Amino acid sequence: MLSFGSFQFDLSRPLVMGIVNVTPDSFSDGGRLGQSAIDHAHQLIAEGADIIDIGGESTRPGAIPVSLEEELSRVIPVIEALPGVPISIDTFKPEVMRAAILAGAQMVNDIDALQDPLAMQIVAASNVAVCLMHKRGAPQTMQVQPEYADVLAEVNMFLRDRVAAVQAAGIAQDRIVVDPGFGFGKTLAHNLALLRELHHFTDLGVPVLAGLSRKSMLGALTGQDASNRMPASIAAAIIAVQRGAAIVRVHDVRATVDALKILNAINGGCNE
Ligand code: 8Y7
Repeated sequence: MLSFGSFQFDLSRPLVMGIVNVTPDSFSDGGRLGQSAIDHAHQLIAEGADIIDIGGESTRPGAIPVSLEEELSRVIPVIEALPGVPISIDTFKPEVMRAAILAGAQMVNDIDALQDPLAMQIVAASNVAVCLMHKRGAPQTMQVQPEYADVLAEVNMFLRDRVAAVQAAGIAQDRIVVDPGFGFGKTLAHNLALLRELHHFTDLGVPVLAGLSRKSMLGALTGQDASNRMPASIAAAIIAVQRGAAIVRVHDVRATVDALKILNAINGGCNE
């Protein structure tokens, strides 16, 4: 069971989180950024997304930071325009978390795993869910020679510590999701090891989220640029779910939902 603000997910089938980036590089008509994002969110819901993940600042390797004011002005109107939709706010800024929760977001997707005490306090004082993601280093520099003695053990220990920390702050276990953070300070070999052994993270006792959609590791394996990584992304999502992921974070919702229907059918699940 995942308690997601005013929603409850029973996790009897994998959930699809559709990505909506409210950033000028995601939508060409810069002047109508917010409306494009709202339209995109409605489309992803129609395609079968269970959750919409809204982000106003790119956290891709090498991305340029945006100001707090700019991030707020991008994401808050979009959240307010989507009442009744399960919304995750993709931010590491406590002030954005606070405003997004007030605007109706039901999950905080924090690539910093609530390590900022104010972020922890804001989420603890609410009833929203939180996704705790592992990353190594800052987005600007994290792909510069990441090194681990044992990537699985280190990511696992980090997530275990963060789950314990947020529970100690009063966030109940049924509000917590963990994520190994594919591509965040990891080489191709690290990412493959994490995906191969993803089932280890289910031992943490909370749902595992996997975000592999269109990522550079898929480009490295296929030679395809980001706009041609849908087939690889579908394969990665299916592998992640087979290895225990409860939630997949994807751009291509319709294709992912169809692919998961096949998996769910052979696993005896329902396909409503
Ligand atoms: C992830 C993510 C990104 C991920 C979670 C991209 C915001 C990079 N990746 N959040 N965010 N997990 N929880 O390529 O893997 O989508 S941004």
